[in-house]
Amino acid sequence: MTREDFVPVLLDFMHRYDRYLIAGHLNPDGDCIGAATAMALALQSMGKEAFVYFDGSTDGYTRMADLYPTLDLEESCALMDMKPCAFILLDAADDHRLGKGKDLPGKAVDFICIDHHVQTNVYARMTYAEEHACATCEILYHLFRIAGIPINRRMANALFMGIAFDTGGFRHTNTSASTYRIAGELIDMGADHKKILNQMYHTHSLKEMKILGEAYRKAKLYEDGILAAEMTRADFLKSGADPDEISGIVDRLAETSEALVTVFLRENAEGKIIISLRSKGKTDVSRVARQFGGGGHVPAAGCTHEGPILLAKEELLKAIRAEMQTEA
Ligand SMILES: [Mn+2]
Repeated sequence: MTREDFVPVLLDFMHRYDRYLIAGHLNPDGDCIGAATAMALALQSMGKEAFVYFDGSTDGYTRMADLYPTLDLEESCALMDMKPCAFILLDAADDHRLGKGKDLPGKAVDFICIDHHVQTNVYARMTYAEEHACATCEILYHLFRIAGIPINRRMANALFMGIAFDTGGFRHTNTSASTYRIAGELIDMGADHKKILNQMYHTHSLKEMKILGEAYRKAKLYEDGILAAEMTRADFLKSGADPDEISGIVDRLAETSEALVTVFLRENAEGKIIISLRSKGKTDVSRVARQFGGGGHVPAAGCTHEGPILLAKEELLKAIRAEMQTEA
């Protein structure tokens, strides 16, 4: 379906109901949070009630943009049980990517999805995907423009944050001339690019710096160009940090010149292993992540593992090597 074909479908969906619950994937990132914020504000400007649910914290992103407040699972269920609610899933399309909220769409009167990931297990009534878009926020930018939905300063900040996040600060291979043009348009609409980029990539607490130091200390480079580092809950506690508040370590590890594929494993508060993958070459790490129930893109992907952490590492290394073999 083309963008132009989808716009009337989206507009009809946005006009049809009175209240909407918007969600993104588990452990939401800058794109997913930016997209949900922009969509909630767009609906609000149309006189609708809009709510946002995530399984995971948005705390790391609040200093970059004025985010839409979020509900927890209990509040979301109560909301949907009380009055009819339509559901919008952003930056994820597969049924397992909603985490604890996976049953929420079942309570909705209608359900659409907008995403830029490769689709494997779609479950919305209508899924609109642009797999070549750098971010879900880029898709929303185009849809809003075509639909004539005004983008105010707060929405521009949210969309800019998402695009900046998913392109690694306009550096990843998914960045094109058009990405910069959209970013320029968003700056014209009021996006504070200096604040967002500085907060996203150049502002870290000393605690974060020390954790990064610990991650570098633990990193091991293998002969085939895989860089792997794992941090247990104890490692985090030693640095005085909450493992669920940490993000971005994998990108810093991947800056290592020798690393072709980087894998970072961390044990969260529940003992689950959160795995982030980065690839600088041809290796498609999203194919690796999908074997473990995760997803992502060729250069960046993620998944979770039941643990223990060393078993997760062993299985990941094996899967990455197998994936590297397929390109050889
Ligand atoms: Mn995204």
